[in-house]
Amino acid sequence: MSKFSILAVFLLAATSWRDAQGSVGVPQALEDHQDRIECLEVFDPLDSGRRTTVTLRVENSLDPNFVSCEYQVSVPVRKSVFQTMVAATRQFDNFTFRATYFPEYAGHFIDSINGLAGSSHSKTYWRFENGWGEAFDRGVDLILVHANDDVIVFRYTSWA
Ligand code: B12
Ligand SMILES: *[C@@H]1O[C@H](CO)[C@@H](O)[C@H](O)[C@H]1NC(C)=O
Repeated sequence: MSKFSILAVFLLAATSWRDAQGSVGVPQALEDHQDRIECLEVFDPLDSGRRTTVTLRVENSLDPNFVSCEYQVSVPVRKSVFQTMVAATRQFDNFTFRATYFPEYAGHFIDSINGLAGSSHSKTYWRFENGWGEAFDRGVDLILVHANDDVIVFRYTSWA
């Protein structure tokens, strides 16, 4: 699938954004729909503001043959992990993902990464962790990246 259709998924998801207005603590709680799309469009690559390089690691606890991989993604500080993932799709041809927007959590659930999808049927999902194997208590839109040594891990695993 092309990057454009993946982006289109985000833009579709963004249409439900208005429902989430008034949520507390949302980093990009924007009044205007166009602003939100621009926010998803990420940022000016020539932006002279302080940037950081975040490590995005993809692992799989269910498949011993899975080759773990890692992406060094350049983003301005204080962007969300979701925005970092969008940036990664721009910076790497071999990173893709799909997500579903849930207004009640003011953010996205990550459905699939590099073509591998979680499923309710097989009780699998992409667990969202920090570099010490601890699951974040919030979704990808509510965690911001700060420093050069930030490590974000997506681990394909089971909730059974
Ligand atoms: C079951 C559940 C899951 C299951 C959902 C799979 C399934 N098919 O059932 C699994 C194990 C996959 C899951 C994963 C995660 N979850 Co969860 N989950 C729940 C739980 C306990 C119930 C949801 C539910 O079934 N609602 C009833 C159904 C009928 O309503 P629904 O809208 O269709 O439910 C869907 C959404 O809730 C969605 N979903 C589940 N978790 C999350 C998390 C986020 C951020 C989003 C956007 C959507 C989402 O999946 C459900 C099934 O499709 C809620 C807490 C609660 N009691 O509500 C936490 C809860 C929603 N999850 C939470 C979190 C943090 C996560 C993870 C980010 C944890 C992690 N670090 O990996 C991951 C998501 C990672 C990713 N891939 O993006 C938090 C969200 C907090 C927040 N403000 O962002 C909650 C509120 C628990 C909590 N108090 O910490 N979760
Ligand atoms: C992804 O592509 C980059 C080059 O753009 C390469 O260095 C890296 O090894 C590739 N990673 C995977 C997991 O294929």
